Amino acid sequence: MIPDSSGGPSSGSDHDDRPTLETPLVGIIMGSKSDLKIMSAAADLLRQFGIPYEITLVSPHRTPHRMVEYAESARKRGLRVLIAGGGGAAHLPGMVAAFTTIPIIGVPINSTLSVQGLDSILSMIQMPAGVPVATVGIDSATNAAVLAIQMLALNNARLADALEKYRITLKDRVMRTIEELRK
Ligand code: RP5
Repeated sequence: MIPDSSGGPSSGSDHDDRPTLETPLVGIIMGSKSDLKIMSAAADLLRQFGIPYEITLVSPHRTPHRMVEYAESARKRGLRVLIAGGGGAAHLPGMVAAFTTIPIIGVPINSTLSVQGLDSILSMIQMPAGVPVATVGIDSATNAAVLAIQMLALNNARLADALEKYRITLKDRVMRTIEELRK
C-alpha cells in the first residue's frame, strides 16, 4: 500500500484503489530525505493551486521493489502525473517511466557538490525513444509543479484560470522591482 504521505486538500485521507474526489492527482517522489528541501517547493505550489498530491520517498537503488510497485500502481490509484526528483546517479524518473505510461517530470537535484547537479540532469535527460522524462532544470521543483498543473489544466477550466492569475503575479513582481529600481 503506497504511499506514506498525502498533502493538499486530500490531506489525511485513506487510500484504496477507487479514485475519489480526494484522490491525489500528482505524486511527488524522490530518492532520499535529503532531496526534500528541494522537492517541497513542488508541494508548496500544488497546495497553492488546491491540487491534491502525495509526497513520499521511493529510492531506485535502496527500495527498488517499492519503486516498481509505486510506478505500476500509480495510474490505478488515480495519479495523473508524477514529479520525480533525484540527485547523483538519478535513475528514479527514468526507471519509474519504464513502469508506467503516465507523464513523468524529472527534477535533477544538486546533491553532489563536486559536479553540482550535472550528474543528475545527465542521468535523466537522454531517455530512449518511447520512454520520455520531461526534465526541468537543476533544482527546479517549482517548474516541475507548474508543468504538472499545466497538464492538469488541459481539461480543467479552474486550473487554467488559476494559471493565468499566477502568470500575472509573476509579471507584477517584475514590474514592482522595475518601479523600485526607478526610485
Ligand atoms: C539519490 O542520491 C537521492 O536522490 C539523493 O539526491 C542522493 C543522495 O542521497 P542520500 O545519500 O543523501 O540519501 O539517490
